[in-house]
Amino acid sequence: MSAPKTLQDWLQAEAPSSELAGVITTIAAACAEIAKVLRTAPTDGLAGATDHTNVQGETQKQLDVVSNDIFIKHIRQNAAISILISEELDEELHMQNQGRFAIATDPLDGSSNLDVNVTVGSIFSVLAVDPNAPDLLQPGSEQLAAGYAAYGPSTSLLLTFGKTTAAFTLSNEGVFMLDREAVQVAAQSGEYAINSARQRFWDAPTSTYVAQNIAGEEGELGKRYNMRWVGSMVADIHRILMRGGIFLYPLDSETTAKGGRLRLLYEANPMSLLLEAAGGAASTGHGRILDVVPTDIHQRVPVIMGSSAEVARLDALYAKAK
Ligand code: FDP
Ligand code: ZN
Repeated sequence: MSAPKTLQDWLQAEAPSSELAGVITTIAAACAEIAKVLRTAPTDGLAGATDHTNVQGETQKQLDVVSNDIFIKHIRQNAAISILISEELDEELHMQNQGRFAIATDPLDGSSNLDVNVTVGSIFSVLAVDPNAPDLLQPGSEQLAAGYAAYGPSTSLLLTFGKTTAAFTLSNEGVFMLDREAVQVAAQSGEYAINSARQRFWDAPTSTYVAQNIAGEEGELGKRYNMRWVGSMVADIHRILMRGGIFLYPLDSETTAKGGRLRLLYEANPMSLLLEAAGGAASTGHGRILDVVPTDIHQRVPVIMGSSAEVARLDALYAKAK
């Protein structure tokens, strides 16, 4: 048996350049520090909300702010990264260096789950930029790398450079160890994830898709489905990467004005790159998420992602409704 591989071993073999490997090392160090802070946060006085609201109009938790600060601290130490876009920052942060990379992050996704000790995560995307004239509004297909850390019973790091998706687990010594070299998302699945309390806002394709699932073996699909909804995108997508399924936050009558619920640059795009590299699919219902050209760094987008056959079934319902 060969020796277990560390993230560094893997980066040496897989990263397209040593600079990009360095960027991932920086992000992984930030995630490892956040994992450590989360473990004892309730007894360190870090539970609960601040009196601040972020640009999304959401009340920030103390740990949203702490996680964002940890990202900033690590990124400042890497001169290859010139710009940080964060869910927690109204505008992008310029690092005053000539770095050729920009990072977009949701430093602590699912933070409404913190109070109940349920899995949360950090999501990130890496873009190439000209530091003198940075273009941050690139479609997700241009991402150089993407990933997330899921802080659950163990801390997982999922990473892609666009070709394969690898999974790592954080050791007690603080080292990310390779766990799966090429994650594959099952094409078919019997699990779906949607916040069904929003049913009254759904459009016809979403309503039909869910009704077909609920009808189970007695319905037109002749197949039983199960529903899972953690309420942390990272946790829901991690489950889908590990055992298949579909995650839905489609456009509904309440989110139409905003363009959707989830954010394109630091939620939908990185998750889409990870899923596609693992054989899954990611759609808005009207095309590939990775092809959406952003108009704003905090832009929202409809999200339909996971097992390819399930995404195709809902896409077909959208095409029929046109
Ligand atoms: P949160 O606001 O707690 O960060 O990022 C948005 C998000 O969580 C996702 O992680 C999650 O999938 C979704 O919101 C949950 O939305 P609902 O409030 O509709 O359950
Ligand atoms: Zn989020």
